[in-house]
Amino acid sequence: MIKKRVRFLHTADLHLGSPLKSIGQASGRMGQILLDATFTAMERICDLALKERVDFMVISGDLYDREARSIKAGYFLREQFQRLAEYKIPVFIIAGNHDPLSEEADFISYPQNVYVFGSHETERREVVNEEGEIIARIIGRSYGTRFETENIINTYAALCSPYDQVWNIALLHTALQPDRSKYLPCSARELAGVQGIDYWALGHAHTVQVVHKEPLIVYPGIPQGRAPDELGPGGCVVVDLIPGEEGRVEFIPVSPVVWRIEELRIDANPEELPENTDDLSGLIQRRAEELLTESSTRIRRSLLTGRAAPDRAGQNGPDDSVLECVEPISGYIVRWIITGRGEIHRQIADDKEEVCEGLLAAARSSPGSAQSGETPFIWSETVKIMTGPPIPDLADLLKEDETFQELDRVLKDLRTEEGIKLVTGVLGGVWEEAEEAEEYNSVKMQYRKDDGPNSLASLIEEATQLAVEEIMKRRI
Ligand SMILES: [Mn+2]
Repeated sequence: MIKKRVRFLHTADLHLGSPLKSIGQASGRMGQILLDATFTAMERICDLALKERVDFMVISGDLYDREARSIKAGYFLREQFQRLAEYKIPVFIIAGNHDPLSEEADFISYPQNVYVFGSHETERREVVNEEGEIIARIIGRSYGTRFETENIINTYAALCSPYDQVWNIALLHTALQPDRSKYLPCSARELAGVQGIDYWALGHAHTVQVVHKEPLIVYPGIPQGRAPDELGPGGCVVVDLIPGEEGRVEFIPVSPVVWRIEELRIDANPEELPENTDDLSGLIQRRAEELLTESSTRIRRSLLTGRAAPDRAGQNGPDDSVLECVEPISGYIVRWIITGRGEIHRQIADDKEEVCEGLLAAARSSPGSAQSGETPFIWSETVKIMTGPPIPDLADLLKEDETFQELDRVLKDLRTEEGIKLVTGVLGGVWEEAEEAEEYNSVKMQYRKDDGPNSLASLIEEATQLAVEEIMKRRI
């Protein structure tokens, strides 16, 4: 006897019902789409499970979001799970740090096909096919409180039987940080070393990622992003475990709403530097129109590991790694960042906030944006101005000027590990490192360690520009 091929859907971090940031002023049909976005994503995931005829579904934590946990969400889930029940698709759920079991009892009960793992000990469940054969074993444990600081990997190892003919799939909500993590400290290496686990279905990180291939360790990411640091289309993964082959993991976007950060350089075309705020509005408007045209092509699904399924390759030509997804994008939430150098900077520098507000209002009321009720729409989240006066590059200034050479030295030092320690020490009063995107602190400003917006690197970049400008000002 050999293992049977299985197909399952893996999702996590739905944060059902949690609001998308800054949609307070959105109204009408668009407002409704934004409000319903996390629910729509879940509905699409269940559609997909039915369409792809999966054997079962796993949800690796943070299905709910603390504050947003509601009766509405409970009823909605029951209805969705009921649809899967009709096709005998079992669902296995662990709770994460945003929906720990202890915090609130479930308002309503789920149908029989749903199993929520307990938090006191690691458990295992079996998936049985129509012939009564066990085809997979699911191992999991829920968060009982907001933080789980104990390493429980050995309890998983104890529950899988490495040598029988059944796939072992482990559900784990973890940050994959071995040291001092509040979210189940462990390392990818440690997980990969557990004999017998064929697939680690992780949750917690909000970006889709295949962390390890043999065995597969996968984060499916957040199906519907809620803030600008959860960019791009979110989705879930459909996994095929095939005897004797590399597992097949396909990412399938489901998010109805996509976050984007659009940088617009005022000096992109030196022949056409904007001269007034109407010109700036024009820049935003043109890019918005482009975006809406691009989005008429639907979002794509993509093969992350394994071979393309032969039936699909036949239908869709040689490149099966890209297949069109059925679900279109309903809208974009865009953060506009205006950068570059030009004379206009001097006009707007003193009333930056007012200008930003004006541009935002214009963007929100322009045709093609949201208010018409058509989809896809664009909802402008904010407009940020980070322009500079028309001055030479720091690189040019460096050539002959001692002051700038000194500035350059300081900046270089800041980027070293020592420098970062120093600068974060000084910044500590007002800034703190954001441990995870989803945790906001209303008292301190937060910066991210990675490269994105609000990272330390982008803050240093902003500071550099400011320093160059201030030195230039004092010289005039
Ligand atoms: Mn989490």
